[in-house]
Amino acid sequence: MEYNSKNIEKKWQTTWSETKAFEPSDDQTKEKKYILSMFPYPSGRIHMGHVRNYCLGDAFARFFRKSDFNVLHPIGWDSFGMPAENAAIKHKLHPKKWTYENIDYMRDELKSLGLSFSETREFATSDELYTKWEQEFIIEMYKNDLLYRKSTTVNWCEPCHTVLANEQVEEGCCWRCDTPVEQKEMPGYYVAITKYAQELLDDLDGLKEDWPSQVLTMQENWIGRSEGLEFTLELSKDSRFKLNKSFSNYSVFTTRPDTIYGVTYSALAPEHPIVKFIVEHKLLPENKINAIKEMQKVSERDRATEDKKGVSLEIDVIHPLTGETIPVWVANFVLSSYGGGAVMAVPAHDQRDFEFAKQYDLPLKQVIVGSKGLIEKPTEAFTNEGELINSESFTGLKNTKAKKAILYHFEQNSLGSKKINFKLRDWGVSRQRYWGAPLPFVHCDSCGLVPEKLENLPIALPSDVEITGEGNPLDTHPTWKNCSCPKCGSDARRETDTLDTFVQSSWYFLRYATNPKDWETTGISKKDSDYWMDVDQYIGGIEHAILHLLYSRFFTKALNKLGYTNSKEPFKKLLTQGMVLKDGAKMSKSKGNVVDPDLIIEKYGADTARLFMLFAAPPTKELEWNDSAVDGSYRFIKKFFERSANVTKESLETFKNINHKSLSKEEKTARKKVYEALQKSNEVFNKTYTFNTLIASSMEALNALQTQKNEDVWAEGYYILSNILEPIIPHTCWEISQNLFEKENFNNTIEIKEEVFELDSIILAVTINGKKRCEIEVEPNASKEDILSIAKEASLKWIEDKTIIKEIVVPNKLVNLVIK
Ligand code: ANZ
Ligand code: ZN
Repeated sequence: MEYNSKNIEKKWQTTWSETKAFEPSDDQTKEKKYILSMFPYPSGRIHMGHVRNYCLGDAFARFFRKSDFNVLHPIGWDSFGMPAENAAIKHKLHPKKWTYENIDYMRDELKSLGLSFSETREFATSDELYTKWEQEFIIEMYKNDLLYRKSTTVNWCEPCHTVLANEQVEEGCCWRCDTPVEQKEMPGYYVAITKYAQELLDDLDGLKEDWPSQVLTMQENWIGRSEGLEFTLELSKDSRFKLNKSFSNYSVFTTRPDTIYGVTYSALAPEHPIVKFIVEHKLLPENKINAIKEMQKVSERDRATEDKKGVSLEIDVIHPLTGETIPVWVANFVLSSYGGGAVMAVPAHDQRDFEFAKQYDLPLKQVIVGSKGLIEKPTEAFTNEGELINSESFTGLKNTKAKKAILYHFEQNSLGSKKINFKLRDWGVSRQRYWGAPLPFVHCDSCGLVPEKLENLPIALPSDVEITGEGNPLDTHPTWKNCSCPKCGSDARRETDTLDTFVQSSWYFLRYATNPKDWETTGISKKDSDYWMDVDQYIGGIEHAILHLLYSRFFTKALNKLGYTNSKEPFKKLLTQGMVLKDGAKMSKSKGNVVDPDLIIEKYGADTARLFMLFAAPPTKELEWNDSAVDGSYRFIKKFFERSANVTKESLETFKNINHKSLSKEEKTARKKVYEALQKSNEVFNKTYTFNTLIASSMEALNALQTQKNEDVWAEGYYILSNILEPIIPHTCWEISQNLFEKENFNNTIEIKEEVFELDSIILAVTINGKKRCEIEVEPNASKEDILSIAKEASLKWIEDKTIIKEIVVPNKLVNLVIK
């Protein structure tokens, strides 16, 4: 019984593929599980992060398949996107060729891990059929006002030649190439995700049990709902004249109406129309105009990390309740696209306002006091709850009450109204790139923007393009753009923007859910998605906590609204895996600390890689690569495989009739360990996900089996262990199970036998003067006296001619003797 991972793994991978072992059944009366690991981008080779992701997913899929569920466990490729174009520029390879060659290579790599994917549902998002159905519902979204075209300032990345969504800008830089992002005015297509802001927020509630709380919080903050008061500040008469009567007021938003009497200035964003007007008409001295222009150049993201900056605009507004005049400033901390792009500033109670006031020596006015009363020389804003002072008729109210009272006062006197604001912005999906799904629209001189006719879909990419890295290849292509208007038939131009690749990854799970037999004719199948959705277990990296998960949630809701599915949330349970590190750092080419999965599989086999991945750390924690632990994993599998020779032919007939009472102590312990592992298995897959503890339990069980010689106990041990380890080291377990049990044990009918957990003795450590000397065996409910007398007898040689000055018995744990 020599363990030869190569032969075993090759054999089973071939068998699985030939027998289509992992195709889901069409029988929709069976209970289902949809297990999904986030699909990969076909970058060229798989890395350890992939290995971890897919080994985790595969473990779930195999566990539930074995437990008699109809399991959908698909794989595909997120195959549009920039790297394909970059490769085209660098290596003069067509993006399509590069992409599909990578897919072929990576498919084999994944196959060599023995992953139980459905092969018939595999697809790539750049497949024309996928584009076709995507374009169809993009048109539906357009018709239902969920997608629209508008011109705005956008984040522009010059090296990538593309617009970036806010979410794709990280600290002012492109998320892909790290170049500082510029601001540029441009028309583009937007998905109206803000229409679903409230629903996206509310439905997080239903995910509380089964999504990491960290992810829920990140989504909540990203959506960023706040409730407050919106009102207008009227410009003073003088100021209106200064502004050539072009403006008479502007709107502000506050979440703290209770602080309204503490307003000492107001601040506008550098992009506010009034500020722009002042700059354009040079209504301030030149040095001020220049200072404002400097502020405008800095992107909003960078402003957030700068010191507070501002310029006095030499105009005033009137306080809506007191009638006082209040100076107006332009300030770098006011966001242009939020709450009207202007604030009422309350430096005594808002930290940003406070810092700005300190910087420019503006007055503070405290209107809320805590138990310490008025603060003489404040060093920061007072943001605690308290009681109102200096607030006319509202003085004396608790500030929480005052919030409501002042809001009510504004509404009653038609001065303002309650307002709910969201941080979430509509999602810009236009990209000026070739390797993406074309937006299915046509520009016609007489009809304007017209969606393409459904029968003309897909609008496929031209294959004869030159990719230079400059501009959009679709735009510079000599003929592709030319088309006729779907409405009036006259000459028209095709839209050359392509969709953000996040669009494709926002609904791919619905593609898998559709029976491949119907895909070509129906697109997303409602009947199939009714059965397979929602995804029962989703597994992927925490880096997708906001973008991908929010967009997928939105698309699920939008497609539901458009009648494509009945699903409202895509992912029932979410597991976010930790990173794979080496020498304490993320594996990366630049650090030179990459471990190549192919080499590990070559050297040890896939089962070793899989076991290590699940054993080295709980799935949500970072996993540190460790060569000797990989070695250890290999040795365990080898031992597990080779010791299966201890299961005799005869015992296979008799092991189901073990008489527990008649067993020796070692035999009993071995059985107990085996059943403990079985118990753990159910717990781990359904609840805790701590595969490492399941593996540790199995290792203990194998060790315990080796301390005894009962053939029936051996047989039973292998019957159970090869069942519970199948999701983790499938090749080895299929081989063992085939040899011994003809896979009869690959089901969920193995019952836990309670008899094995009944203890007939307990081991206690005996410690003398703090040092463990020996162990004793006592009955589970032995009295203190009995325990002590057994302990003393066992430790006679240490205590013989000493005096015992203290005796401590910790039931079920230890005996402690202090001697002199
Ligand atoms: C006065 C005030 C007093 C405020 C106070 C806060 C505390 P969220 O929760 O983010 O919605 N604000 C409003 N519009 C803004 C903009 N365009 N740029 C920067 N800040 C803006 O916060 C809303 C609060 O942020 C508003 O309430 C406003 O400041 C500020 F003791 O108004 B507050
Ligand atoms: Zn037309």
